[in-house]
Amino acid sequence: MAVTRTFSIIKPDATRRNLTGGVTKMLEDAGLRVVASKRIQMTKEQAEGFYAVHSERPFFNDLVSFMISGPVVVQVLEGEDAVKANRDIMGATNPADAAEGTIRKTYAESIEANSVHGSDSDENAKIEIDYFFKPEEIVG
Ligand code: RTP
Ligand code: MG
Repeated sequence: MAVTRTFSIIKPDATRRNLTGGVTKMLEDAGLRVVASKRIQMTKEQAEGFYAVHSERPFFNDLVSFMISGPVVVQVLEGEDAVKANRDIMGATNPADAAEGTIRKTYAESIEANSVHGSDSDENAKIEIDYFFKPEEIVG
């Protein structure tokens, strides 16, 4: 399996509870390396653009409001099959369905306030990394 990159967000429910380190430790323990990281306050326009694929979904407005309700930490993660490794350690979208030992089982508050985002394909990882990072901000 090749070393690839994925994009991660530590969401506002996690930054609010001072869990940036706790989440990152779980990512690192899962074999992922943080090769870029910054704490930002997303604008409404940025969040709407990021989640454009969900714009017709009933939860879209709530999701955008949640994602701008506080700071987030955007990260680029590198590792063997990084997209899958990250999705595995994140756990199911709804923490009620997430497996023991996953980030969402450990930390998430609800299906919306579920502590982390992770890209769902290599193609989307590239798009999402480019949405938040300049090439020189990523140091592998
Ligand atoms: P993510 O994109 O955040 O990594 O999570 P995911 O693939 O597991 O979930 P996705 O279906 O892409 O949904 C994106 C985010 O929208 C919120 N959501 N709320 N209220 C709801 O029914 C609902 N469904 C999804 C979650 O914050 C989810 O992570
Ligand atoms: Mg998704």
